[in-house]
Amino acid sequence: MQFESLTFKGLRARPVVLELKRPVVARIATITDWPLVLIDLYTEEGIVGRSYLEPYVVKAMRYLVPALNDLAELLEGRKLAPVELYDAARKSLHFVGYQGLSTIAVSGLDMAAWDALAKAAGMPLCVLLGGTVAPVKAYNSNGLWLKEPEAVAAEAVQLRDEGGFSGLKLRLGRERAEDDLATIAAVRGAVGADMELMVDFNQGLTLDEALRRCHMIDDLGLAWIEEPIVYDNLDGCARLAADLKTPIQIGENFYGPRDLHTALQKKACDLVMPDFMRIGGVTGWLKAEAIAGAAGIPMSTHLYPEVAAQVMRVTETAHWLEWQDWADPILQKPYDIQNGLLHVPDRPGLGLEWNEEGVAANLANL
Ligand code: SMN
Ligand code: MG
Repeated sequence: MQFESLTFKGLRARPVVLELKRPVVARIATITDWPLVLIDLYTEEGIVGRSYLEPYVVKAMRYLVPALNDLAELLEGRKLAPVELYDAARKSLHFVGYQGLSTIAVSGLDMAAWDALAKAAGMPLCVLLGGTVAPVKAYNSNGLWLKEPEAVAAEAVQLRDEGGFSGLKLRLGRERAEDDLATIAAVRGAVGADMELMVDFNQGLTLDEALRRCHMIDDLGLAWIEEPIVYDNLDGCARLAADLKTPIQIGENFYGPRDLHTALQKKACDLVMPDFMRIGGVTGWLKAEAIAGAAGIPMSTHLYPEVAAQVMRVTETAHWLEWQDWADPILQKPYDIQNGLLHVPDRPGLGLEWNEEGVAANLANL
């Protein structure tokens, strides 16, 4: 088959809001309505690239959608070359800085651009990137927010059975440390010793609290302790990583691969888990993956399970994929999950097609 080069024609960015089946209840925020921006990237050649962004805050879409449209204007008529797009976008942000919605917009376009290229090549994205189609090890991150220990334990059994999972993530940071401990004990009792348990404080503790509370859970055989303190206190993270036996996991707030490099230079963590809308989409992931690979640091994913499954097939230190089904109502064919493995479909591109009924029912009025 002839590989077509593609030319950027335009894009459509549609905001939707989905009600979460299991609302996010973290130490720092409660989220009941989950925002998504659905991106269709049009090319002169007729191929449409698709991706979505999940900016956490519904009102953030008021700024994200215009940012996407502005970028689209900049790209009209250009060859669709994600690495060059990434470079151009970075340069365009030198004066204003990289963090925030601008990088999130660039990441959304990047993922759609890679999808379009893989479709033009007639290959799943992981094959275009030099890998093969195969299942990817995933943990279930759909729930286990800050509720009563017994309720969390019952939900853990449900989550395990949603896809035969061997790993589950619990959120911690209750007012009293003892209640977190009781929750871990209840979950462990419900799902048994073989289940890998990750815990996430969602940046909820001060460094002093974290030093005390992480030591209290350091002998429980947890797979990792995630974001115990605010994301930009890398010195504090380094103190925790040095003090604790349990691996410290950070990365969902890395803006671009250089943030990952800085964190590793500071020895701020034992594990990394970049988020696709912040690391720079597929292009940013590939650059970050090389840095983590060279350092021998295991790399997990944050949200965006479809993109995650594809790039994990070419990630040297691939660790765990974070599985969440929150986008399912707007997808025609969500990826299959079985025996704790997310199955990359043998379809061109990312294989994202919108379920237009689901989209129409949930379109947001910003
Ligand atoms: C998270 C994900 C989505 C919403 C809030 C918090 C979390 C994670 O930090 O790692 O899953
Ligand atoms: Mg997290």
